[in-house]
Amino acid sequence: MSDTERPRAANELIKARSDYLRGTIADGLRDPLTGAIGADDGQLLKFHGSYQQDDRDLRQERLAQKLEPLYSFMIRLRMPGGVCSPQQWQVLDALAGSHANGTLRLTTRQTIQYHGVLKPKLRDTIYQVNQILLDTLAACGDVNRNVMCSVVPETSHLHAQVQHWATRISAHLLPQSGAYHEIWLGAQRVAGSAEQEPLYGQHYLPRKFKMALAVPPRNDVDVYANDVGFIAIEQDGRLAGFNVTAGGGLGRTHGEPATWPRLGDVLGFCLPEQSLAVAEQLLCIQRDHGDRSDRKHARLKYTIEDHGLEWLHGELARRLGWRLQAPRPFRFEHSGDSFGWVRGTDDRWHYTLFVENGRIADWPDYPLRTALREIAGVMAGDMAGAEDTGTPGQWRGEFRLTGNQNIVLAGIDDAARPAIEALLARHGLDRGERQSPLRRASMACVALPTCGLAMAEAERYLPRLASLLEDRMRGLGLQSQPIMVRMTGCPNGCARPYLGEIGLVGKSPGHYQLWLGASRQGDRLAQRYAESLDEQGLLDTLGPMLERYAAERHPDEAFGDFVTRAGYVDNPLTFDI
Ligand code: SRM
Ligand code: SF4
Repeated sequence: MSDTERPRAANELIKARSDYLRGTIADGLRDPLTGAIGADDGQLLKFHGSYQQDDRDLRQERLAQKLEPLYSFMIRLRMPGGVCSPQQWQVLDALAGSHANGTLRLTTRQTIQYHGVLKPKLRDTIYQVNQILLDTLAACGDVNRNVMCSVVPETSHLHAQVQHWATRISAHLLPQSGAYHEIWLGAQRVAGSAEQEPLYGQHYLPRKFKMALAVPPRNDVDVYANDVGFIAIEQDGRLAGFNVTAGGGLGRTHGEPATWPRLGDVLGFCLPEQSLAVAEQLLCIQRDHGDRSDRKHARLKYTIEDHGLEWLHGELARRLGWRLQAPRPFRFEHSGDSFGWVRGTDDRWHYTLFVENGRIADWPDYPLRTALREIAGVMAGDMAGAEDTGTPGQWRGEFRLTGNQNIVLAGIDDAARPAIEALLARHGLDRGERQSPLRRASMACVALPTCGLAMAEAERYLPRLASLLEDRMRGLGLQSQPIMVRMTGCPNGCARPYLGEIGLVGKSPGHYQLWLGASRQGDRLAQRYAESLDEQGLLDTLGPMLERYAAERHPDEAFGDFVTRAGYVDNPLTFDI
């Protein structure tokens, strides 16, 4: 059966019937009899940046009590490049306490999620976020998602230029429907106006669509994991343009070999001001040619596999009316974050703070949320101790969330640094004992209890496994090795486990697939090594590899490279541009 004959996926009908993303969401929010909204509205709500969830820890208990599941909502913000001001942070922090579960969750795509927002507070949370000039529009759904941008504190002059394009691409590709403003912000629909969605049309995209901008030598956004990537090329201290990539995506399904992780291909070079057109046309190619019958086959990576890279080149040139130039040379050195203070080329200070698995909370022995609130106060210039650094409200830096679930306190001037250092020290954030190199290089997705797709723990379990691995590594003299462990509760790949030196992919409660051998530059995928291992199985499997790594590694050889060279997995080297 051809593409056009195959029945369309159910979501296609939901989108088409939704009156441009309105559905009956507004009515569902008003229904006091249930903490949930209707199933079709749940699909549409994603385009507004929210997911309906339930507390899976309590599912059985509530079922036994004949209660409906404890429904709540996850809200994801749109923050291109992960940037927000300290004043915005103060409000976001307050909302976590008043409207959500008391935590902020930094994501692997440089934004913030709230968990545990109950239906009566959903509208006000989104309203408050918009009041501080942030929003949640298109943070989820079949549209272009949050656009990532390398945080690059050390080359801050380039950051400003590349961040500019990340913000513009994000704005350029936003849905135009008035639904968001009507439902959450109280806007009135103009009577008789015909809704226009010029870019997306009423069916939007076949599936989610992701873009990232990377600034070599850093690949902290894992640019090749995105549907579309822009790799900044610097010339004489200025942004000369971007190498464009296409066709990355990591999601797969256990037992379905027709789904697989794929890294993007480098297509060619474009000038900075051409990036909007390139981003738009690649998105339109997927809009017009993506598979709308099978959502597991509906990402750009499969469209490219089905039609071929040459076809993509031709189609892009035809739509643009010009061809990309030949790609320019570049080199990635690492894909994670570097921590601590660094002075940027703008002569300002930037501090990268490790946040374990992105969860910002006040832990009993680690008041992270409070500390960041107080730091935001210093940066916003409204706290005692900051009076000699400028007038209240003066700009002295910004929060930059990284693609690895950490935070950069960016653009701090000389005068403000001591006050921030004092707060880091007072709250114990500058101490290394919770922060081995392995832990800092690792990340886990949210998984249980909120993620409806989780098959195993991730965020709540990785800290324990990291401690066990740290013990082993200490005994082998490997404690300074930043081995990148990435864990997810299912094969969807939200913490990019297929780009981990050790990738752990939830299979069933307490059991993980083991993937090995990705590069530290984010340009080589890991390969599946073992199908389903429990904790002891993981330690028994990884232990001997670590022993050999300790004894046989070359100077500076990364673990992912070692297991490949040693033949545990067989990976071709890629991207020698
Ligand atoms: Fe993801 C679905 C969390 C980054 C691939 N992802 C989900 C949902 C919404 C579960 C659901 O559909 O019901 C998760 C919500 C959990 C919760 O309780 O909060 C979820 N994904 C996350 C986050 C929060 C993980 C984290 O711990 O930080 C990340 C939010 C990013 C953001 O701010 O926008 C997140 N997800 C990713 C990434 C990494 C990336 O984009 O760099 C991937 C792999 C890259 C890719 O897209 O190919 C990813 N998430 C998926 C998929 C598989 C998509 C596919 O093509 O097969 C799903 C499932 C789906 O879409 O059906 C998914
Ligand atoms: Fe949920 Fe799976 Fe994504 Fe983890 S990888 S957040 S378990 S969908």
